[in-house]
Amino acid sequence: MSAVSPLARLDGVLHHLGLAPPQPPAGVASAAERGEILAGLLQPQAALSPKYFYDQRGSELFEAITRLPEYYPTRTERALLRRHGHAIAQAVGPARVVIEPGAGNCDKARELCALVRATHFVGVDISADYLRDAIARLRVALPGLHARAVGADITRGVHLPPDVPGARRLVFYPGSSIGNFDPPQALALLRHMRELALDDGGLLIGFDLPKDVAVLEAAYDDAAGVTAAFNRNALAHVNRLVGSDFVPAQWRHRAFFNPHASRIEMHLEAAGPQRVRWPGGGRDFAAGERIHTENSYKYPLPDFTALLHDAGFTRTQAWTDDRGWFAMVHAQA
Ligand code: AVJ
Repeated sequence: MSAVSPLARLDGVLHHLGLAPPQPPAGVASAAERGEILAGLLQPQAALSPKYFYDQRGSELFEAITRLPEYYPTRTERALLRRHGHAIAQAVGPARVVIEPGAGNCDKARELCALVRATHFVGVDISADYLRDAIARLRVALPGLHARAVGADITRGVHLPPDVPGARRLVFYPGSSIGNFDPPQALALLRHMRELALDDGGLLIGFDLPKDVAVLEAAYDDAAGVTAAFNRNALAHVNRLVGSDFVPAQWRHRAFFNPHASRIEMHLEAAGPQRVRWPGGGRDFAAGERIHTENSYKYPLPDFTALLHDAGFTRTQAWTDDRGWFAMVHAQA
């Protein structure tokens, strides 16, 4: 007898056929998701996965973050892609299929697909409606490109549609999204990307480097309060997903660098005592108690290339900006 649940088995069969697993209706959590959210909220140190930032409003708020003066990663990475575009295209070679987990607004995909003359693009994102609009705009900008959207949670594995060509793939993972995972999870995700790339493909990945703490902390606690709104919005999203009654305005945004783990941590801190209820349960929070909502790891370049080699990539080539704030690495399968 196998211990695998019928649903997990269905997932496996669908994966084998190259089909995506069934998605619950938008805005309602599946049983697994609900269990994961509530278990996190009930831990002694309450926690919520950063993937719950990204409902429609959260995706829009994140886009606003990328334009903030304090938030350097997006514009530093874009400048790297432009400045070293020729060398990056050379390292990548003639990629045919660009696959972007967590594609979001597909802005970077447009530049990259043009740069490497891709014929196919597959964007994967947990915020499926937001992604579909972005893909529609991408098709207008690059009419020759076969572009498609896959709505999925990449931490549960990326299931590609069956007709995605299996040669010369480039997995594109920009924006320092890898920083959301702790190093063992990051390694597992990089191994999964190595599998997606097949034996003649590669990975082009952007990640954030350690730097002055004041620069880091300002980037995650901006003067206009956009990051604070982004952090609190996770509670509104969770309210819709599990039927809880969090009052987002009662939670303070906290963001600080943890030097021991080399990561920015974001938390929501109860402004006063909170009684939160959801169907079947709830939790009381004392004033000052926190929900840990995000980690954003900052890797020194040699540590990150070591991780890529552990994940099964062979050659790596890196580009960084003059200030040494951000890095882009191409890793060959
Ligand atoms: C999307 C994970 C790259 O860690 O910088 C931005 C998310 N959180 N501001 C990051 C984020 C707060 C972002 N990543």
